[in-house]
Amino acid sequence: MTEIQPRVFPADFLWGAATSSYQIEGAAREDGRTPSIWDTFSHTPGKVLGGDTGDVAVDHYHRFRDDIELMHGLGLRSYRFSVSWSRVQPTGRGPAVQRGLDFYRELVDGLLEKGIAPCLTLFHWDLPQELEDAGGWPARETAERFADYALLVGEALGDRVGMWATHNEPFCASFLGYGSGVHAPGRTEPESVLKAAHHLNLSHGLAVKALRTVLPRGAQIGITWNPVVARPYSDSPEDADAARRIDALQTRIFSDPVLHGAYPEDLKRDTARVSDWSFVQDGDEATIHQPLDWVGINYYTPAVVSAAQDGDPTEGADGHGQSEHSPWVGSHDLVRFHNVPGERTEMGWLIDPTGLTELLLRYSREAPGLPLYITENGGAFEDKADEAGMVQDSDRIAYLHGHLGAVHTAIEQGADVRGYFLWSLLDNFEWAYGYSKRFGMVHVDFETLKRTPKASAHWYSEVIAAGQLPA
Ligand code: GCO
Repeated sequence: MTEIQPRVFPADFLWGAATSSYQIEGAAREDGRTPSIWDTFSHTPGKVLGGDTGDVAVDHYHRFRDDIELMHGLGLRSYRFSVSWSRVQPTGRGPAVQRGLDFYRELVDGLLEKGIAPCLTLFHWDLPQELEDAGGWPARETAERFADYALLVGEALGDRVGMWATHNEPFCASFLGYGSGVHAPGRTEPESVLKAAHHLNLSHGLAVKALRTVLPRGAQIGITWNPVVARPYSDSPEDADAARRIDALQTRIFSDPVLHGAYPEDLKRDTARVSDWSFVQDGDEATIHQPLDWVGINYYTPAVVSAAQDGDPTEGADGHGQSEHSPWVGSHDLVRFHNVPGERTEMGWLIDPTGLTELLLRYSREAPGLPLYITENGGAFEDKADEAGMVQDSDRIAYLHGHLGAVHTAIEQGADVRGYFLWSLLDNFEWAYGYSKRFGMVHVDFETLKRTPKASAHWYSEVIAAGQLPA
């Protein structure tokens, strides 16, 4: 009989949890904050389930000290959050609002006091509405404004934040925001998607350059992607090609210019009907190709794809590469996403931890020497709170156990994985799904805003303390 060995993680492994500004902060109109595209979108009837908005969210803006206590109680070593651009630079241009910067300074100081390392993301989709009115991400100027904003935040917080990310999932910001339109700003313009993707990439390069001028040496700058794990439905060459197309369109469109300094040729070919890519100017790819200190991977589920047959139905839409895309950019109408049998989360996403191992090994081969983090992983489940607000979420525990096991496997096989951020610390505003989907390890009563750690939070806390997975 083989004995089951405990799966031990490296001693300095960074155990964390993640959130984002619009999903938790609330205080949408306080202290000089102006609307972002998500304020506008959520207030547009029909865009978000139940008409939910982030006006109050889980009121983290006022309760951040309690939330830090909560993190400390659970033993988190790191906290990944994002800055609301329109809170620190209301019009997306010009000087910063001191009160906005002070909020993040107080948050960071509170974390540091408890020994929790802050990991700051500059952009998690809440573009100032004024910049959208001027064209949004399809407009090149937005990339320049983003670099200015990065500089303001870098100057203000560089002395206390060690880990920086430019973007979170630029795929969602471009493809869901300007293609399928299921996310803010809700536009459905095929060529704008590609322009948005390019300007997000460009803004990343410009922001990294700007941050390097103000951050202390040793600051760790990276970016977070949600690369698709595209699996062919059958062994046919047509299905392999469908997987290639989706990989180019959803993953390599971001990772190739950043890691290798050039857009993939197959992507340009596949999308030639939509655009000639003349929006890529000389020198842009070199600007995007900045040296990085880490890369963050968000993983939830794989995608199973085949070549579309005439008459295939076009399926619905959301963020993580499942059957989600109406035909808008060159490839998506040639590819069919399949719902293969298997266990799923409340989002309908197939549970398959092997995809996470696969991605980590992929990037360790593709970018040798670049430290990797899982910047998001987690699941929405049908959490039922008892009267005390306690949730016995054994399905979430199983999900986390499986995926942390997959991380461990990748490390064993040589991937340089430095940390894991569970999505999410708190139940929160799940974008187009409003408050109907709960991803938190901490339950939030959306009426009273009371926080109660779920069973999964206690489980995770024990994993952190032990530095290993239970057998
Ligand atoms: C995402 C986002 C999160 C989502 C989570 C679940 O990066 O897609 O970062 O904001 O809430 O992924 O859909």
